Amino acid sequence: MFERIDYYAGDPILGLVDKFVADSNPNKVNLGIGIYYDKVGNMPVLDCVKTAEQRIADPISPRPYLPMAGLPGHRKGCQNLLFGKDTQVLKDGRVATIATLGGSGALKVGAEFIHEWFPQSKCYVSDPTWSNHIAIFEGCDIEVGEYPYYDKATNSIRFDDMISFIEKLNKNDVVLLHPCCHNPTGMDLTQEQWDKVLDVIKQRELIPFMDIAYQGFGDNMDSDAYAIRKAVDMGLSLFVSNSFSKNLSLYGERVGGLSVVCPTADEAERVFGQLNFMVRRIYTSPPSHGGRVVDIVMNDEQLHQQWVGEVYGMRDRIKAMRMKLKSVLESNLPDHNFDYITHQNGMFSFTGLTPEQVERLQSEFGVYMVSNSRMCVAGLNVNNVDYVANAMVEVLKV
Ligand code: KET
Repeated sequence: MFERIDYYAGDPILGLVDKFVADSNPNKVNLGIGIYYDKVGNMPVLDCVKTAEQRIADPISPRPYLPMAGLPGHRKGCQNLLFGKDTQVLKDGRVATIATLGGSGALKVGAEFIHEWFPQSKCYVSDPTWSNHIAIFEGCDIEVGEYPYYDKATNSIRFDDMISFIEKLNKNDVVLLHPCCHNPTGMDLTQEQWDKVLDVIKQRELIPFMDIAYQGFGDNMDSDAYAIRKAVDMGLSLFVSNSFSKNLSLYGERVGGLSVVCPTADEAERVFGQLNFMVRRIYTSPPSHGGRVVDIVMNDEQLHQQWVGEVYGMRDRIKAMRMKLKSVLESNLPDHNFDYITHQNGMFSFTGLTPEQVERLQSEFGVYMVSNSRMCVAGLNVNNVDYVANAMVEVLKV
């Protein structure tokens, strides 16, 4: 009966986790999946989260279904973080927001909505992008194409090519964008470049879909949301998927949000209703624990402030690791240019290693990165950074 079912080749990112766990090398280092580890290599529980969890009343309280859209405080938390606290677009009721199962759930519900209501639209993602972007949109029967983004030879953004490509897209085509900390390259557009991209999107009547999974890890909470807020200022309608997995270190709780900015409050109400219906027919409603934590941390002023400080602590440690890695590599391989390591933002560094070099790092040194050469810098710490740098030197020297 099931002989015609294809074997699953495994996920390029999640598959690495299993391989890493099975590796008996005592020096192994996991730089594959985008997870933040602290200075001694542990996944942190943020202090603001600990306080929120202590506040969540009796652990044996009843557990009703949440609303399809999740907790109102979770939704409000997403909105204030993305668009700015109580800004006009929120006061006008023009943003339809639902709480989702992580950033992935937001992308899925958003893509289902687009498939249903804009069936002619194609979706264009950056070349390269997070592999699951393509899988999620294709999984909703949407045709996916790629716009030029990153030039491996020069470690820079192919901005002119990107613009001329987007200028040729058709009305209502979806352009998937990373507002900050581009995954996998770490290379972000400047504010001037964002202005230009959004101009083209407006002229061509395209639909921007902004996926933000690393807010606070780039520059700061507000400037990381520049592209989103600028699009709102320009009067654009847009989709925003956000994830709290990384910036609240709540990976397994599956917390995120999907927001759709609409021209009018009436349209936002219609969209909100349809998003609820999408959720109902896929999974009915989100789980409650993570949503309660998001609600508490985002809406208590003191905890929110503490949270921002904790995110900036993670951001700064990653930046310090970038500098350290770069300096060890430079002193061992003075003929190579490693400037890209400190030019890139967020958790990832796109190293440009060949698949063979990535494979050697794994088999000879137990250093795991994604086969497209993406390294999660947030997995480096003072105890392993020299080991990783020296392993990279070994595979890079000829
Ligand atoms: N968007 C982007 C850009 C992203 O990097 C991730 C996760 C997500 C959405 C998903 O967020 P979540 O809240 O976990 O559903 N990326 C890391 C983990 C993964 O591959 O699932 C990663 O790239 O390693």
